[in-house]
Parts: sequence; C-alpha cells; structure tokens
Amino acid sequence: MSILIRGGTLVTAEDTKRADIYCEGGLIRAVGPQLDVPAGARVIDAGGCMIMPGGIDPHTHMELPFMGTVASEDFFSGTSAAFSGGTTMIIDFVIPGPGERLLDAYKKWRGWSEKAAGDYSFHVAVTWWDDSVHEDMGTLCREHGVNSFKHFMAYKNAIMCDDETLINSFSRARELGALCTVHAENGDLVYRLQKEIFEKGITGPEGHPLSRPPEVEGEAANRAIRIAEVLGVPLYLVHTSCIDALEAVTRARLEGQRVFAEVLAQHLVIDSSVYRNPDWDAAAHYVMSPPFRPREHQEALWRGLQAGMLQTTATDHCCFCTPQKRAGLDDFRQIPNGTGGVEDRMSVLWHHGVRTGKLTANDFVKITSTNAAQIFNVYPRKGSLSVGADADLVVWDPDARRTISASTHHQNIDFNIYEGMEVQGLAAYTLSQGKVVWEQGELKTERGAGRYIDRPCFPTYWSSQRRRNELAEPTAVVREKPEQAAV
Ligand code: URQ
Ligand code: ZN
Ligand code: ZN
Repeated sequence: MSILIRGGTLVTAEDTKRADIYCEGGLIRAVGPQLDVPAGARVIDAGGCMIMPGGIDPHTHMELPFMGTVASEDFFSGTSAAFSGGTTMIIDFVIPGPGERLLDAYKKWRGWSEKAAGDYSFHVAVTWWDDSVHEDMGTLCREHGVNSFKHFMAYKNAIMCDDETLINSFSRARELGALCTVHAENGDLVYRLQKEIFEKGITGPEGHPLSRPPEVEGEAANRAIRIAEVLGVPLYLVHTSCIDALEAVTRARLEGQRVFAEVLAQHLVIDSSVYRNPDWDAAAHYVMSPPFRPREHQEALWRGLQAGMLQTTATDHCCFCTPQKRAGLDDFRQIPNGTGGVEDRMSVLWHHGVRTGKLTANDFVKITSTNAAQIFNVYPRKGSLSVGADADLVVWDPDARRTISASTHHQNIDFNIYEGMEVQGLAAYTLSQGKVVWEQGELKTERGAGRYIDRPCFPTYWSSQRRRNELAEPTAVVREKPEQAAV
C-alpha cells in the first residue's frame, strides 16, 4: 500500500510548509514539494487541508474494570473512534488490583488490547507495594517496553497509593529510568468529605464535586511534586483540572523541577454547572475525577497551555453508559467515575483553541501529539512527519464543521459530554501505519491491526534530577566520639 498526499500544508510542532508526503510500507518515505507519483500509488488530493502527525491521547481506559463494572468502550471500538477524530495512538493503563502481580495484570491487559484497530501502549499503575512490585517494575522496563508508572492518590480502599508506596515506587523508577505519573487528589480527604456530604442528605451527582474541591487536588499535586523533588525524579501529573494544581506545577517548573502536566479537553470547555442539572442521568454523565470545575478554572487552564505549563492534552476516555452510572442512583459515591471523548478531543481543541487565537496550529500539534511522543519517548517514530517515522497522520480540514452528538459519534457510549457542541476543524482523512482508516466520514478499520508500541526507558541522567539545593556529594562529618560518661 503506497499513498501520495499532495497539495496540502504540512503542520508540525516546528514548522508549517506547503509540501507533499509519500507513505509506503507503513512509514513516511518522502516529504517535499511536487513529489512524483510512484507507480501504483494512491493519490489523495489534500488541497486546502493541513497534514499533521496523528494525534496521541496519553490517557485512556478502554474496557477498564472499575467500581464494580467494566467501561463500555473496548480497544477495538475505542481506537476506531479515535481515528475518526484524528487520533492514531493511545496510551492506556494497566491497573493491577491490590496484591495483584504487575506482570500478571500487564499480560491480562495485553490480551484485551489485541483487538485494537490502532496503535497503543500502556502506563502500568503501582497500586500496592512489596518486593514483587519492585521486581516486576524492572521486568516491565527491561522486557516489555514500559517506561511510565501511574500512581492513584485517590480511590481509597481500592487502588489508592499511600505516601510510602509513592516513595518506594518513585525511588524504583529513578533506578530504572522510568517516568512517574500521578492522579493527584487526596483520597483520604475525599473519603471524609464524601461521608460528610452524604450524611447531610446530599446523595445526588451534585455531591461529587462538593467532595473533591480544588484544594483536594492542589494538596496532592503539591505533595507528589515535593516527593518527586526530594527523590530527584521527573513527574507527570495527569488530568490537571484546577488553579490549585496548576499553581503547584507552575511553581515547580519555574524553579527548574522536571514536572510535566496534562489537561483533558473536557476540563477546558465544560464547567461544574453540569452537576446542577435537575435530570439525574444528565448530571451523572459528568461524574468523573477530578470533577468539572467552576468557570475560572477553565480560563486558567487555557493560560497554562498557552504558557507551556501544561504540555499535553488527553481525554481520560473511560466510558460508562447511563444504566452503569445508575449504580449510584441513591448514593453519588457509587456512580462509576469516567467520561468519554477520545473522538472529539482534537476538534474541540482546534475550535476552542486555534480558531479563537489562543493557540497556533503548531501549538495544536505539540499539545495533541508531539509533546506526548517526546515525554513518553516514542518521538520521532510517533508525533512527527519525519521521513522514516510511522505513517500515522491526519489530513485536517480547518473549515469543515460538525455538531457533536451521541446520535452520530463512533464511541461506544449512550451519551456525549459535548452533546450539541458545534465545532469547526475535522479530520478529513486519518492514516494509521500508512493505511487510510478514516475517509470523509467513513471508518475503514481492521480489528487487531493495532500494535503494542514499546517505549524505551530514559537514560538515568534524564530520569534523575538534582534537588535545587542538593549538596554536591553529601558527606559524613568526622568527629571524635564523646567520652563514655561514668555511670
Ligand atoms: O481516575 C481515572 O483516571 C480513571 C479511573 C477514570 N475515571 C475518572 O473519573 N477519571
Ligand atoms: Zn485519574
Ligand atoms: Zn484516568
């Protein structure tokens, strides 16, 4: 299969230029003006459109078993829906139960993901600690292409990490040259606030944000950042949703600490008023953690993206249909946490980010693809239009419009958090491994065509960082032993 895309404007993290691009054998083979048409090649006329690296969503949960149910989107339907929005790679999560060997959980998830239509990789969560976790982290890095370990500071009595586990895992990651990521909410505070709110008689979805105020995220973000600083390891905060967490990230970055932060597309455009909807289902659809915040937080998050304090965008695509959400009909604490969005991320960011002038088209490529590829060490194979890179790309039509709706989306969930939102900027074609998988509104995906993408660990000079005031080499003080006092 060889494809020549001509007449388009190539937009990458670095530059914008009129050029053709030729793909063969799953790779980008040539980029340049007026390329000749090789015999047998399919020609796609991209006139007027942009060609960008395929989107990378670094945070999804396909078919996740969670809160007594299983997310409704699986790896085939989820990676297919991603294609329709221009995303060609996801990084999902292996989440071992407490006491479950990390390696066993990893093999289980690899089994589930074999059905994927698009390329994928896995962060592995550390949800408990003993010597076997220490051992399995090493095996996963050395033999299975894992270079990132996730830590949930929320979800008490389930998958929550205490500080001791954070410290053990961060220290191990430093030895291995792996990156630590955190879901930063103080799970003990959430647990207490949930109980207090529920006992006040607030049992509906409106109780969810009340039990997880921004301060709860800000405290955990700062705590994780400080622990990482003392241990000298880089840190990646997932779904940064509020001013409190953004301030913690900004302080650390301005002081030279290697902290990266992600924002979800939905946290940039949806606010906490959704929880006051008198319709229970409609309010429960938005129960995810961290919750949607009051409007001032969205404005701060956009500024965080513009200022480079937030480097990546994701969706935390974790779908629970309405009947599943109703598990919490009498108690908001039982509503499975999660929302969808893998299909809509790029159009939402283009419409609300680039069309409003907040972001340039190059910024858009950085935050939807290239930064994630670099942070998680798959660049330039992914997240670039370099010759030799995987031929994962999107022909982006900046003028095409659509209205987002569950009635037309490709996601396996019975509602859409962006329902009714008009967006301009769509994927006209998506190529994965040099094959057209989305073309003018039609999916052409193949079950199992997706590949597991190895992510090599980092050299330890990258994965360890001196503390700001660290002594060059701490040394012991030589001193005379005091005379033993006569008893
Ligand atoms: O916390 C997460 O990232 C997973 C369990 C998805 N659910 C959510 O509410 N974000
Ligand atoms: Zn999370
Ligand atoms: Zn998540």
